[in-house]
Amino acid sequence: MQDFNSLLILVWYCLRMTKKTYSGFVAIIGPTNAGKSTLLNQIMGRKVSIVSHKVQTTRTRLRAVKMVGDKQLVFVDTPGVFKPSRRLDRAMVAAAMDAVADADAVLLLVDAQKGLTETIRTLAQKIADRPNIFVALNKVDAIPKLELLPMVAELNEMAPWREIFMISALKNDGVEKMLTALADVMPESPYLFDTVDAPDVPDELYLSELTREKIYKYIHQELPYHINVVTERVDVDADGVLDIYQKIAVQNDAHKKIVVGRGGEQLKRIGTAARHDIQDQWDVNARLHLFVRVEPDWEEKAENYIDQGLEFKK
Ligand SMILES: Nc1nc2c(ncn2[C@@H]2O[C@H](COP(=O)(O)OP(=O)(O)OP(=O)(O)O)[C@@H](O)[C@H]2O)c(=O)[nH]1
Ligand SMILES: [Mg+2]
Repeated sequence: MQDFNSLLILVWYCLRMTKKTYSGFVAIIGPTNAGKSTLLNQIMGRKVSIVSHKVQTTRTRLRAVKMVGDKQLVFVDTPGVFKPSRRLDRAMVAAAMDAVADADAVLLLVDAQKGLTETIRTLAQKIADRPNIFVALNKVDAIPKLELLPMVAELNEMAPWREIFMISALKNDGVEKMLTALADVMPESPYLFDTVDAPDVPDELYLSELTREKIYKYIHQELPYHINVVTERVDVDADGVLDIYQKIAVQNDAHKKIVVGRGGEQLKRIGTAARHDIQDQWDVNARLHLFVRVEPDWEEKAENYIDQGLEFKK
């Protein structure tokens, strides 16, 4: 009996060893505001990456692990590609292109409302000779179907896509089918991550991102691009309530005034919305302590890049 049991264990072990696994990286690239983060959130079924109606929302390369059947897809959300001018802009665009270099599949996301812009053409050209390139026309909920056909024809001329998808990241239309096609090209490999269906982002950065999202929501025009949020400390009290201390770095006093608002109203609005979101996303109780500090040169400091997973170039 003992021998039989050992034999069973051995057979089970051999079967496990010979079972093939598939795992790989999928980089989502595209112009800013195309809906890359919205798509990643839809795929994950929750907020992994922050979203706003403004351009240049995502600053970092953010990864999330998704199982499609028994295949593991590691999605990489990237900052949108645009003409970089500042140091931070350059680091953001470089992060997007680095993600392509490491990817097993690349998904170029096109805002169908904006059409095939110069940025799309440049990106298509840059990735044309890579294997496993896909393109998705996003926001199809917002334009007449007839307008899509000429775009598909034109895309076909641009690069040897494996497939062209038409999706609505917002309405979850066509996303499932696209996932299956992406899973089909994942290489045979041991699972790259232990986690299943989870974002791979440090907690502090995630908390900072949720606050930054509210700044994008409540503060208008250009100002949010010049703001940095850093989670400096997280304490847990005896009741399990989180005390989260965050610094909002702004570039000058005028910016500080706007962020704080009359009688501190604006900062309160940002803080309350961020706290609610943190509580919802993590299912915790939290107190959020926000401090606004003037740091004229935060964009020139290496630590503000490294903390966000970006490369700091002199
Ligand atoms: N109608 C419609 N709007 C969408 C869709 N997908 C995204 N959006 C909207 O497009 C805007 C930009 O979405 P994001 O997901 O932040 O875009 P992004 O590509 O990540 O932008 P960056 O991080 O700046 O590069 C938001 O207002 C979204 O709600 C879609 O399928 N349909
Ligand atoms: Mg984004």
